[in-house]
Amino acid sequence: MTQTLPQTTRPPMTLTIAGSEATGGAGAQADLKTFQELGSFGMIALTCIVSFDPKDDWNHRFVPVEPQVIADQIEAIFGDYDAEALDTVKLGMMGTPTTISTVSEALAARRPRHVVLDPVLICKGQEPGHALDTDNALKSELLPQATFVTPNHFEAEQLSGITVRSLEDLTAAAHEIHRISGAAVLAKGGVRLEGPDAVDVFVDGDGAEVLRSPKIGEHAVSGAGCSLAAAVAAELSKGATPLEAARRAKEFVTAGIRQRVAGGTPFDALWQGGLRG
Ligand code: PXL
Repeated sequence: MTQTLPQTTRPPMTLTIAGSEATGGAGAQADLKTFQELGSFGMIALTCIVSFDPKDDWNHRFVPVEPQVIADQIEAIFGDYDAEALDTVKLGMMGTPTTISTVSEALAARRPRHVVLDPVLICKGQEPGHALDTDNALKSELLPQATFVTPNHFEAEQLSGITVRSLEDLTAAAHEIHRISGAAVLAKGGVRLEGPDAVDVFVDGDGAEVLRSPKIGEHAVSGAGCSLAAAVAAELSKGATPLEAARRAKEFVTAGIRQRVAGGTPFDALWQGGLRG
């Protein structure tokens, strides 16, 4: 007979539906570490496995997880915790149109309160036709279910149809993505916009706010996008408003970039423990 212990207070909970990036800089690994750092109980439904290839310029080797196995993981997670306990889901790399349909159906059946979409559009190592189909599926099936979207510079251009060269362009793109999706938008200029600051733009139904922090180097750090969206999700799971979540996530990522981890890859990895000091 199993012993039933008295119910303790449950921590906030966040599920990521994302891919594995083995070196631990990006993907589901970055998400889970971010959830833990910010005090949200993390869960993963894995969509694919990415292995950088040191013999081929660190290009991505990509293996999708079977659709049924993705559906099984989501079933296990929502069987374990009901939608009231688990009301926040983060979506990372999907990788194939079939995966997107599987995840879209699973979400539509459960309708979590917060769906944070990191619209990872193209993964190196996928052929262009396939990548375009995946991008289109993401726009038509997942974007409408998102409550919060975190496009980077390239993704903001693709989703909005606006070329982004300035803060004004980024702001226009964020407004357009908010208009088509209804979601709160945190559009990231990162190191891609000129100037001394890494500038992001937050837009929701209540207005817009520019978030700034001094740039740390001129190179993008692996895992920054994943960690930012994961931090937004963790903060929402704790009851933050979308704007509070965006501000806190920016602080988390800035601290993690400041203490980034260098290795053999041509890019450094964000350290999710950056805010510990
Ligand atoms: O940073 C985007 C990203 C997301 N998810 C996985 C990845 C990457 C980039 O490498 O591998 C699994």
